[in-house]
Amino acid sequence: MAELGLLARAAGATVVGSLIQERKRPDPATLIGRGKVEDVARLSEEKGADVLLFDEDLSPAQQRNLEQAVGRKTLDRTQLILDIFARRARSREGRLQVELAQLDYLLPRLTGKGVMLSRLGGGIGTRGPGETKLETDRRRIRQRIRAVRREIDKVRRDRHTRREARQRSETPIVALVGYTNAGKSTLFNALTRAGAAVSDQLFMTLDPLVRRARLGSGRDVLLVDTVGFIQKLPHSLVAAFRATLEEVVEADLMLHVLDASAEDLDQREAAVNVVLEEIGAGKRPRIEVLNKRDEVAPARHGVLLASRPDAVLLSARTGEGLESLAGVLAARLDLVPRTVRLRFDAADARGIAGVYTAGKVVSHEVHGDEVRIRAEIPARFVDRYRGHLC
Ligand SMILES: Nc1nc2c(ncn2[C@@H]2O[C@H](COP(=O)(O)OP(=O)(O)OP(=O)(O)O)[C@@H](O)[C@H]2O)c(=O)[nH]1
Ligand SMILES: [Mg+2]
Repeated sequence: MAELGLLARAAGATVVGSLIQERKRPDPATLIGRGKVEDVARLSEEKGADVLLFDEDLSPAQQRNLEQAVGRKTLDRTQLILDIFARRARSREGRLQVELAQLDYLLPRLTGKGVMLSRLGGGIGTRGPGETKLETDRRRIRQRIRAVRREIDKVRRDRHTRREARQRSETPIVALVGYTNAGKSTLFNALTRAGAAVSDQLFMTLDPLVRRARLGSGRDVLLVDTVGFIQKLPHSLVAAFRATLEEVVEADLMLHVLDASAEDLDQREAAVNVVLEEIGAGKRPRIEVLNKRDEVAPARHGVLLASRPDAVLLSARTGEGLESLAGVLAARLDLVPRTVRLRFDAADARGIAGVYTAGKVVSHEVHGDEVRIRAEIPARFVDRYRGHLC
């Protein structure tokens, strides 16, 4: 419920009251029991609430019935999250992805008269794709869904080209993943000195951002900041963001950022793992980062590290522990330089130039039609020069 409150705040609402019902079986008509509906109506009246938010998903009928019974606009968790995403998305691709998720959500909820669409107006739960685009007609929505998909494909192809260029640059790609508010953007900024937006609002980051992080002595990585995950993340959103999340799947390494001060650390970690599985990144190499070390009592540090022996405990805010993360990254990515002696045919200008881009050349001697180079190159590239080693 606390998290639902934070989500409400991220959507621009103020929480004026809350009610919890424990029930073995949800009421098919109203989710909560009939008596509880009356309590909700009374409390809403008393507190002057404009909107009702449910942490559980509501069926279209439940939503309608609750609205009628309480006389207030009623949203479920999925709609609320879609709303926040619609507010935050900035890039063309991000906006398209959110629109697609919203349309997917709307389609099965369209009742004959298009009741759902009538809710598109001012206030929260209304950041819809816009009345002008949305007709009350399923067919038109399906057409729009197809058009949005095509648009996304196009934007995606452009991004692909950019990503391929990045991959050719041979700098390893490291993606930050984690629960919303874990501190991914703060860590991103600390490592890249970039100015990514940081806030204690949930889902601050939506569009992936890529910057070079210098880990010292030429050991650079490209760092990708990404959208945060949450428990019960709407399925349509995961699907919509699949394209963006490919950045994660194709990264050389993931940094899973955890808020070490969160009481439900394990649950959040599990929620992130579920999404990573879903996007096919479950088995990709990763390092766990226990962030917000400064918020954790020193006595707990040992406990945290005992259950996650390979994790790096740090504070992105104070910078404490960043050095050791740089070390772990370099080791895991085989970025540690090795000194090698190489031999090239003097005519192999491309091969020789390659060494200069891959590392630091210590000496370069020409002996007849042979060139001998001594260079320090990242361990991950050594294999590539196997035929030239001497
Ligand atoms: N105390 C403390 N706070 C931190 C630390 N790192 C981040 N924060 C705070 O945690 C909040 C969330 O930080 P962000 O970097 O925006 O988190 P995020 O994971 O990018 O969040 P989303 O983009 O919303 O998914 C902000 O208020 C940060 O100032 C840390 O090491 N210590
Ligand atoms: Mg962020």
